[in-house]
Amino acid sequence: MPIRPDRLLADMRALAAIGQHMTGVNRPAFSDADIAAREWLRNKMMNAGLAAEIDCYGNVYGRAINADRTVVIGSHSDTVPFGGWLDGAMGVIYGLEIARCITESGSQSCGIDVISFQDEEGTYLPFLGSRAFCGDNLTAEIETAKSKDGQTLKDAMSKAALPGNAAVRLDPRRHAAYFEAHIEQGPRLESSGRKIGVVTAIVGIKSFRLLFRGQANHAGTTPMDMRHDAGGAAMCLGNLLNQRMPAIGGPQTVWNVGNMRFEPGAINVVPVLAEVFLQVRDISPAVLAEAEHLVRALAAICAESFKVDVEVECLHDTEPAAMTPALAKLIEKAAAELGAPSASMPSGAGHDAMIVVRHIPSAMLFVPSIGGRSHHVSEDTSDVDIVLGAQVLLRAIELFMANGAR
Ligand code: HGY
Ligand code: MN
Ligand code: MN
Repeated sequence: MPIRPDRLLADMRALAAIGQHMTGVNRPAFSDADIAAREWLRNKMMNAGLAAEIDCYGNVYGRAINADRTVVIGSHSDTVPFGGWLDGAMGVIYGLEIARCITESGSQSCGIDVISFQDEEGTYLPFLGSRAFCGDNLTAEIETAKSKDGQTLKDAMSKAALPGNAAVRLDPRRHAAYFEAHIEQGPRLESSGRKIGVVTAIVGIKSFRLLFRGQANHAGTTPMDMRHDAGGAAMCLGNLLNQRMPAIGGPQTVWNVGNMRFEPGAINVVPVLAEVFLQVRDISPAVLAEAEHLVRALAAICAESFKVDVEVECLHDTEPAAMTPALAKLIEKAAAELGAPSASMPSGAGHDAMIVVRHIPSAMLFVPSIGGRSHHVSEDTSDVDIVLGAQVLLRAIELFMANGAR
């Protein structure tokens, strides 16, 4: 069954135009552009013959009509600030296109439900949409969740006028499996000349907020040994992490200080306060636990040497997740049938599939990222690779349905 490349690419480009920023997209969760994109997706799902709705969390869900057993295809349509046009959005449009193809083919074996999860990127709460879909109790987290600009998730949800909508939920009696296609967001496929990544597992992610509290003072007259320098302690942490993390980590271990803020932030004042946002990722729960221990130990060392106090808060902790081997094999088989060289690989990026796989069989397919770039307006994939990825995904789902979709 062939997908329609022209229709697939036209929909991707139309979605990318909503919140477009240079060659990328600025569509953080619950921004006006994000909500506009979700309304556009709902209309597209309805035009594709799906019963479509936006739920109280912002998930856009298109349900196959007259099907009691379906495959869910999805990803997310929210982005990081000033991100790329494909991260998340590609997987949602793949779902839309495959739903249309299956409907047009008249196939009765199994329907296609399509979903765009909300806030996969964690503007307010990472994996908000997929966790809600899977029935996690988010009440307490939604109460306190805020964006980095201090806007509360509750305000964002009510501004989007969603609270009255029903929640859409995963139903294992209806939903036989979940497939997510995504750009690799790294260099491996491109450098190895492979066209399809078959995801074996997704890294776990621990996010921390560290607050160093010292004493503001004159940057010129305060002797170095009399300072309580919160900024110095924060930078000490960054340096010690780079020195000590490799010893406890493995080949997949990565860490990132994504944001650091000093107060009062004047060049001639010793910082009284330094706020550091840091992430550690690895495929192994044991390495992640070891890394958390190291972060806390180094924070204490730096606080002591710069004579300040420190608080370490683990903001989010998402476990690593293995994908379902039997479904991964179908992606591999489909790629081989279509002559697409594939490689099995772990994902260094988090994805909604790591939440859904806790509840129903799930698998992920990657397509190459040009230059391995992502989370930036330069993120791109060739049309040929985009179209091939969709065709391989459709074929894998046909194989799944041929096996009885049970
Ligand atoms: O950060 C991630 O890994 C994903 O893009 N949210
Ligand atoms: Mn992302
Ligand atoms: Mn993504």
